[in-house]
Amino acid sequence: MVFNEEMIRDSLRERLIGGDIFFLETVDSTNTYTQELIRKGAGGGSVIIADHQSKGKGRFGRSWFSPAGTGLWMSVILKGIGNETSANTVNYVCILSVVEAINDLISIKSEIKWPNDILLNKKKICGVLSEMVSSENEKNLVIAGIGLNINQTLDDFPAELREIATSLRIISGSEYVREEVIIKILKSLEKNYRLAIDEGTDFIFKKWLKQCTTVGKKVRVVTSERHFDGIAEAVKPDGRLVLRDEKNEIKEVTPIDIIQIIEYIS
Ligand code: BTX
Repeated sequence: MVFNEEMIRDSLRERLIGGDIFFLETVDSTNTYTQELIRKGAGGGSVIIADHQSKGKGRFGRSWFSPAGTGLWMSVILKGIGNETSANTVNYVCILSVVEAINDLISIKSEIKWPNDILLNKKKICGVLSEMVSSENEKNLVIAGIGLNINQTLDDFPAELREIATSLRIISGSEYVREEVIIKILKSLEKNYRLAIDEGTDFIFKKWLKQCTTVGKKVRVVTSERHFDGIAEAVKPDGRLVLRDEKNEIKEVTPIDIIQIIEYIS
């Protein structure tokens, strides 16, 4: 047993999220595995945690480096909140929950880089991949995939990630008990998911926006066809970034169009 499974299960009893937890030693991708579980009947609130992923997925077919023994590679099945924007809301809930959990664990404040990155000291510590799925029983399910670097040292990352990635251990110099980090994140997720249901999407969006440091920055937004330079003026509740370009014209870009966003220090 890689994780202390009882410790995690005991902390999450009687909760909406974590009633059913699947622990895996290795898997291609927890998100892909979860799709199969949903096909077999797994429902909202189930959590899938792997020690290692051989084909961890990022956005646009990119890969997510997920070595054994060091990080958190987890998917959570959540019932969508609302209708067409349900994946968006769940996405906000997840990112916000990880940010709040990290801020509880470390003295340096983490920030959200639109649309989905969580940064510490300007480097990526966490990525979230939310995918909508439906099963025979439930139509509106979201698989929220969370990848968080916890105990990696700089040497544990391949050369191409050393400049852009970080971990809790690299920043603080101390090792973390992964189970404690997992429990903290799942409790935070439960709190914010319930808030989203009770208070509505807009409430969660505003909480998310407070932590998003892209707004106000000079940015380059790269889509598959072109790039735009400008000032990030706002993010709309549906996730679109409002950009004032160099000709003073307003452009809106959706997270789906974004391949890369570069933030300049102005
Ligand atoms: P993304 O497409 O925004 O980020 C992927 C990019 O991030 C890669 O191209 C690489 O440059 C960089 N990268 C790869 N691995 C790491 C890492 N460990 N730390 C920092 N930077 C990295 C972000 O996609 C969404 C990632 C979600 C990962 C979770 S893990 C559990 C779940 N299962 C699964 O297959 N994916 C999700």
